[in-house]
Amino acid sequence: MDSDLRDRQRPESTGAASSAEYDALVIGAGFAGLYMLYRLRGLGLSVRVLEAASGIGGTWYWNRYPGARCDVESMQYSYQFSDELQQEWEWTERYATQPEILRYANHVADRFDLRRDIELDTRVTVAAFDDTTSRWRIETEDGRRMSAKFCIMATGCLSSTNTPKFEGLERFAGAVYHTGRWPHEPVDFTGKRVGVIGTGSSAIQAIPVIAAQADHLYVFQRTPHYTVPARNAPLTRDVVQNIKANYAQLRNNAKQMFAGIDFHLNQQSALDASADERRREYEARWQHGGVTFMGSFTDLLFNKEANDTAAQFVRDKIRETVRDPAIAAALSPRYVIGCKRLCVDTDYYATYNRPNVTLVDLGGAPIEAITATGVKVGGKEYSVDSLVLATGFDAMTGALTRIDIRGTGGETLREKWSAGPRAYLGLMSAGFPNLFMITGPGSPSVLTNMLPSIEQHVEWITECLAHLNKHGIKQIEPALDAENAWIVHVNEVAGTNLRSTCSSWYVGANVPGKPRIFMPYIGGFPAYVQKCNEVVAAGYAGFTLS
Ligand code: NA7
Repeated sequence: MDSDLRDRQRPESTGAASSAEYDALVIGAGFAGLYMLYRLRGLGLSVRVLEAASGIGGTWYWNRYPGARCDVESMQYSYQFSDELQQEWEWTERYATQPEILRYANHVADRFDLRRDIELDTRVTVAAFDDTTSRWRIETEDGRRMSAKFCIMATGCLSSTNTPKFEGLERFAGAVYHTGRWPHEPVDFTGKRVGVIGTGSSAIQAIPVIAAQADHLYVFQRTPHYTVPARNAPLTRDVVQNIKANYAQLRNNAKQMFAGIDFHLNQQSALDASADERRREYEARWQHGGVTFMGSFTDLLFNKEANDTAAQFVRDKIRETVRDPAIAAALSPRYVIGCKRLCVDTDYYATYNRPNVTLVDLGGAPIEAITATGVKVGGKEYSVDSLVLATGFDAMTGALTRIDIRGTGGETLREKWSAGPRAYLGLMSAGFPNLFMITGPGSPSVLTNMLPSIEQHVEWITECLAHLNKHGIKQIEPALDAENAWIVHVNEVAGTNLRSTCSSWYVGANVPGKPRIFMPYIGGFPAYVQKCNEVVAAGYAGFTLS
C-alpha cells in the first residue's frame, strides 16, 4: 500500500521512540486491540498499540478474582479469523477460567508476533484531533506524545471499574480488593473475615470460592441477581474433535443467532406451553447449564407474563436449594429475569447453607459507612478483615470518557456524551473524524458473544481503511443526521425489550449520576451486521468522506 494511509510510515518494529508518528494508534491490547493490530499490519500500516496494563489481555488481565471464568462456552469464546489457530488451541473446560483465557491471549500475541508493536504500562490520557494536520495527537500518563492518522479505541466495555464512594472507605484498616483490579500475587483469605459488596456476576463467581477459604464471609447485597448453574466440566477429546471438525458450521450458525452464540432457541411461546411443558423445558435447560436458559422460549425477553414463568422457576429453585426460607426469600429477585445480565454460577445458592456465610440484605438501602474494622448497615457493624468490592464497571462509556478525547473544534467526547453516548453504529461519533471504537455504545457488544462482535468491528474498520486508501479519502466521520437516526433506532428497539426495564449497568444505573440510556444495540447480531454491510454497499451511507 503506497498511499495516503502510509503518509507517516515508519519502519516497523523499531521499538520506536514514543514521540513517533504512526498511521494508526490502537488503544488497548485486549482481544479487540490484538486483532486490530493484526489486521492493520495486513494493510501495511505502521501501528502502535498502547496498553495501560503491564500485560496484554484486557479484561482477562485485570479480572483475576477467585473463580473468574467466562460465561460463554470456551469453544465459542475464541477467535475464528484463523482456522489454524482455532484448530491448534486446546480448551480444557466447557467454560474457560481467567488464567486459561489469558494464556490464550498470550498465545495469540506470540503466534502472530504481535508483541513488538505493543507498548505496555502506557496509559493514554489525551487523544486530541488536530484540525490543521488532520491527525490524532496522543498523550500518555508518563508525558509521552505521539500522533497518528487513525485512532482506534479498543478500550473494552467492562474495563473502567466502578468504586462507589462509600463513606469512610479510606479509613478501613484491612485490605480492600476490587474484583476488576485483582492483585497478581495470590490472596489468601484463610482464617479471615471477608466482606463482599455486590452480588453481580463477579461476586456470584467469587463468593463460593472465598466462602470455602475464609473463616467467615459476609455478603452485602443491594439487589439479588438471577443466576443459573454453569454445569462446568472438562471438555472431552471427542467433544473438542467434533466441534473442530465442523467449526465453520458452528461459527456460521452462531452468526445467525441474536447473541452470536450457537445454541438451540425454542421457537415456542412460553404462554403457548402448558405448565408441565414449561417446567420440563426449564428443568432441562437448568440441568444443561448456562445462559441458554433464556432460550427456553422465544418470548421470555419480550412478554412480561412469559418472563414471569421463567423467573418463578428460578425462585422455586432458590427456595429448594437454600435451607433458611428468609435467606431464600432475600436471594430471590422480583424483577424481570434477564433484565440485569443473567449470571452463571457454580454452587452459588448452596453457599448460603454454609455456617460461615452471612447474607446481609441491604434491602435497597445504601451501606451506611465503612469503618476502620468493618461495614456498617442499619446501625449494625459487621467486623471484617478484608473487603472485596464486586461493584462492577462504568460500563461501555467509562473507558472512553476517562480519556480526554477532543474532536474537531476542540469538542470533548465527555461533553458530547454528557446526556448519554452518541455514536453511529457504535463505530464512530460525529465530530471525531478517523476515530473508531470497537464494540462501542450503539453496537450489540455486551449483549453478544464479544469475540465475534469484536471480529466483525475489526474487519469493518479494516475494510473501511482500505476503502479510504483506495479512493484517496483522507477523513471519515458520521453525518450528524445519520448518527441521530441510529440513536433513535437504538432506543426504539430497546423499548421493545424487557431488558430496558430495570436498573442495570446496561442503562448506566449502577453509576450515580450517569445518564440513564440503554447503551448497547438490542436488535441482535444478524440485523446489526446486515445494517453495517448495507452501509458499506451504499458507499458508506451516513458517513461523510472527505
Ligand atoms: P455488576 O453486574 O455491575 O454487579 C455489581 C454489583 O455491585 C451489583 O450487585 C450492584 O448492586 C452492587 N453495587 C454497586 N454499587 C453498589 C453500592 N454503592 N452499594 C452496594 N452494592 C453496590 O458487576 P460485575 O463485575 O459483577 O459484572 C459485570 C459484568 O462482567 C457481568 O455482567 C458480566 O458480563 C461480566 P445493584 O444490582 O446495582 O443494586
